Amino acid sequence: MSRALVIIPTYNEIDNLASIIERVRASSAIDILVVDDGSPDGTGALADAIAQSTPRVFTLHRTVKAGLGPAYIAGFQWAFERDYEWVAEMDADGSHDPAVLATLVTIAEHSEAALVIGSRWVPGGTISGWSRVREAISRAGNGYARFALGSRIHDLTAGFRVIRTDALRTVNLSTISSSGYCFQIEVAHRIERTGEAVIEHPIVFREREAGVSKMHLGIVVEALWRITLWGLARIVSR
Ligand SMILES: Nc1nc2c(ncn2[C@@H]2O[C@H](COP(=O)(O)OP(=O)(O)OP(=O)(O)O)[C@@H](O)[C@H]2O)c(=O)[nH]1
Ligand SMILES: [Mg+2]
Repeated sequence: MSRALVIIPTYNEIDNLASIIERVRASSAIDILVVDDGSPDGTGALADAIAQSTPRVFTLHRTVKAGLGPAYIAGFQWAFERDYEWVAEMDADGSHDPAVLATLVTIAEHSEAALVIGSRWVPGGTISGWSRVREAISRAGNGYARFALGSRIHDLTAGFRVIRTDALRTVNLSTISSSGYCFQIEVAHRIERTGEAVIEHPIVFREREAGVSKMHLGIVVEALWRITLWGLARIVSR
């Protein structure tokens, strides 16, 4: 069995899914788990059809759209039960280049790091296709989170990463309640706080290839108020 699993959460990604799976399989031997939240466009059924005819592709179905965080936590549990050594996260929409996944896994396997992040905000990293406003919001949000949490990570919200499973097991997932991008911040910072090494590898992040963004104001608001609360708690506990 492969020692690494990439979890791809999906909600209405029918025009992206087949191509993403194909491209992951073309560039690495990693297992693939699609976690679909009952997409009305039939993404879940397509994932099942692909899984039936394709080795090393698996599906997990959840009935309610509950956000990125709960989908990933369900995927992590699935990986724990099957003793994968590494779990990776990747979007289904083409923003993360599947060819780079193999690079991130290789870096993880040959380093001491518990977390390898495909990072937009380290030298060499960049975003292609976003408006200046969208880019400024992401940059400012990451800067604020880094400052408030006292983190050394530049791209805390990145959704393209590889995590060593034994380090992830030490993070108490049952107490994670963030659902949107904030989930990524929470997981990265919890791993960082265990003292484990974190590597940021520069990536090019591209605007989604097809379909509609699931980004909404509530996701930004959730991240802002949670980061602020964590930052205040840090000040109080000093
Ligand atoms: N299972 C599941 N997947 C989700 C959910 N929300 C988003 N996703 C998926 O998570 C991945 C990243 O989603 P986001 O980056 O939050 O949303 P997005 O639509 O890609 O937004 P952009 O940042 O504009 O690209 C994509 O593959 C989405 O299909 C959800 O509630 N449940
Ligand atoms: Mg996206």
